[in-house]
Amino acid sequence: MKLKWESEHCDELSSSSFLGLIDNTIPAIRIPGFATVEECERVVVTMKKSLWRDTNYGPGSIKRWGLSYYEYRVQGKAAYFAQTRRDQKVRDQILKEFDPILRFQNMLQRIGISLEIAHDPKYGNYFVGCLRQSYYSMLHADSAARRMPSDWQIAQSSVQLGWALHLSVPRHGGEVVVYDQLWKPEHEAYMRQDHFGYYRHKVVTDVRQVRLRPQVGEIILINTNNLHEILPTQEPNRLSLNMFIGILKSGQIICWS
Ligand SMILES: O=C(O)CCC(=O)C(=O)O
Repeated sequence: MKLKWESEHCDELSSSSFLGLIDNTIPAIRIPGFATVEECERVVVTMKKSLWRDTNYGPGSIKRWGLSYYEYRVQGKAAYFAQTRRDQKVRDQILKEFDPILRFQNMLQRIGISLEIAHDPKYGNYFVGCLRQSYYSMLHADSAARRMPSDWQIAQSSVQLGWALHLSVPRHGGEVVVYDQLWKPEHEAYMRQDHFGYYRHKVVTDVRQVRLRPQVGEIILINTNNLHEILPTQEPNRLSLNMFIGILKSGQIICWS
């Protein structure tokens, strides 16, 4: 993986931009119009009628329909997969008319890339497709390889891409900012106690950044080994469907949430 991007230009999806994102030569891939406004609105209507949970990423930061691997790093796989089975039912109900993950898998297939759902030999498929309402997310980097026990398949992936389909967007705030700065062990000394995130002035001073304002129906893909954050919004409608994509040593490409 390159230490710095070759440019600040965000590409459309192609086999070379996908490799570029993995190799960290570009900051993001953007796929505007992946879903229609009507498709997104239908998902949002069902989402609002379904049960959600708060996260412990910081007071009032993110509500979620579905689970995140990160929360189960201590509880372990049995608890994770039991919750996965419950949350898959909620997700399938919300996405019953339109399956964005399958559509994305087909889109990748057309450019010669096969994307599979992460799998455990004992418990089955990992959870994929977490719906979120975000007010903000502090500066952070995501890496299952770093955070999860080594017997989780997702911990075998050296690269992690973040995938977000934007279902509804606020008028003010809510941009995702990606910094041209890969996570380094030294950053851990600047982890906040009150939130999941780092003190910005300690880890990203004088660093190039891109600020991406999502559009409804757009997918934004970033390399989550780079520090990134969601800028605050007061509006309750920054709604997205999120997953991660990783690559195993065998070359197999997997996704999970
Ligand atoms: O939802 C987004 O725009 C970005 C999400 C994010 O920060 C993450 O998945 O780590």
